[in-house]
Amino acid sequence: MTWVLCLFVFTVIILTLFALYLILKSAQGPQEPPCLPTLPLIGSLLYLRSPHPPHVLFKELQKKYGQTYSLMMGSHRVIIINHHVHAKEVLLKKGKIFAGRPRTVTTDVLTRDGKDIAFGDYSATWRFHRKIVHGALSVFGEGLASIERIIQLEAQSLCSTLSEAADGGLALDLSPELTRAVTNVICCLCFNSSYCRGDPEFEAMLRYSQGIVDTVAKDSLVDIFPWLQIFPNADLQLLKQCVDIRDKLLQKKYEEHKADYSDHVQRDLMDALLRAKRSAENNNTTEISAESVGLSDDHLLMTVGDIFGAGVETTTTVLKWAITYLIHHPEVQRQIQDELDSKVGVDRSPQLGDRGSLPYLEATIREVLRIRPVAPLLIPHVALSNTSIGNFTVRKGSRVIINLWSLHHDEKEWDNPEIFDPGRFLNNKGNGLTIPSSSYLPFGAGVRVCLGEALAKMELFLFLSWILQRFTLSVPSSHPLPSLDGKFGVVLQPVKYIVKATPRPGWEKPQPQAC
Ligand code: STR
Repeated sequence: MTWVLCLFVFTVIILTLFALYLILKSAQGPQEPPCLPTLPLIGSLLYLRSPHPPHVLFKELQKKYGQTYSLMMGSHRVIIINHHVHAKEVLLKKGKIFAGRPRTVTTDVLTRDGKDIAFGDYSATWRFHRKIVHGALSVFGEGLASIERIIQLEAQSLCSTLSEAADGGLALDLSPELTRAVTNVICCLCFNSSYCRGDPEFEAMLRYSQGIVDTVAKDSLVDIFPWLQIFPNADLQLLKQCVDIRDKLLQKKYEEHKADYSDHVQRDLMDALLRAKRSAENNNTTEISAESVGLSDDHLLMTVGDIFGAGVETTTTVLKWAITYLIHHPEVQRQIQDELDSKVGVDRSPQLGDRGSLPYLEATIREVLRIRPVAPLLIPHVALSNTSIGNFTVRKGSRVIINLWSLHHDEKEWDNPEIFDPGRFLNNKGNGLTIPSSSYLPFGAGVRVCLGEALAKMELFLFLSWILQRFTLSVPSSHPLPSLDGKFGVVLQPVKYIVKATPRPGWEKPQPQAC
């Protein structure tokens, strides 16, 4: 009898304690997101060792810690978001609160301490700066016809290179060819100039750009522990060399533009930026002027560096992924070509006006951007004040990483997310486009949304339609299919391989070089 009483008393005590715990917990209010184990100084670093790239590891870690969790990178708290509801809260609903950027050693080297748009912290200067760039880009957006012409000329030159290679029975690495085409579009927009094949300045640009992509903003140790700078660091040294070369080139273009600048003609984006800066400087009546917000020459140069770097690396990377997936899926390639044959034919080349009548190609572009997002972790955000995400509290200064990879590969949102299927972006009839899930943000969203989305979409459409109208792409018969894994960095790039371009009937003749 006594033991039954004992058991009863014991159970009552346990239940009371448990109830007390629950009451106390709820009285404490919302909690911070669950955190990975953390050690002094190094934070959660030991628990982040993995053979997988960070976006894949962060997706995996959801299984143990939930969709939103945190970890410590050295002394910095980092919150990882893997679901679209929280991602949209950060980017859209609380966009301004989360509009900050962390300062890191590598991005400071690249951007003269954050004087650019992509990595610069949120401030009055930043807002003014972004407004100017947005305005300048839209002015060029309005001149759609001329952008279209510029892209078409580059597409033509690219197709000539493919024809020559096909004539000589050669397979070639498309990466430098695509980079040249995309670089020339940006060069034309920014500086009203372009490069021919083999131009030494262009070759230098290819090298420095790859050097930057390989070394900047990939949460390398020196970005986590800035004091490591005192030790020799090959990556940081390479980055500094590449940035030096880039800066000399940008400076040269800037000086040339300043020398023959006129208020009456606007040749390119650099002129547009110069004009906006000068008119803000001269205009004492506006509340904000370039002077008062400190928009220096450095800001202008770093912005052009951003537009240039972002414009080249992102679009080239998407084109490379598109071609990689098309080689893996000849049936998709064939379907795009059938669509091109029936809607455009062989008597003329595709133009932007055809976008509405080529839904399968557009769906393919969307699917490429889903399955291999250019920046799978976007660029980290920082909370500018104490706030919350869902039911979790977030302290001011916390870094927030949106794992776009998780959003785009969420099994609850996408059927077989690992499978490349452009059809998922088509309506039931197969003749119109849809976005089947809210878990899709290839260009980010909100205050920091990509400024080049419209330009990128035009380029992707024109380059791919021109190539596929004229060629069928494959790997040479003895070669394995290209890897779909990619190399993680500030952008997720496919690895190098060679491509055989077989001219389609009616397109065997090489066309004149545009350059
Ligand atoms: C690429 C290499 C280079 O020369 C300059 C830049 C600066 C802007 C970066 C760009 C980089 C990589 C892609 C970024 C872009 C700003 C926005 C874009 C990070 C490092 C993305 O968010 C994908």
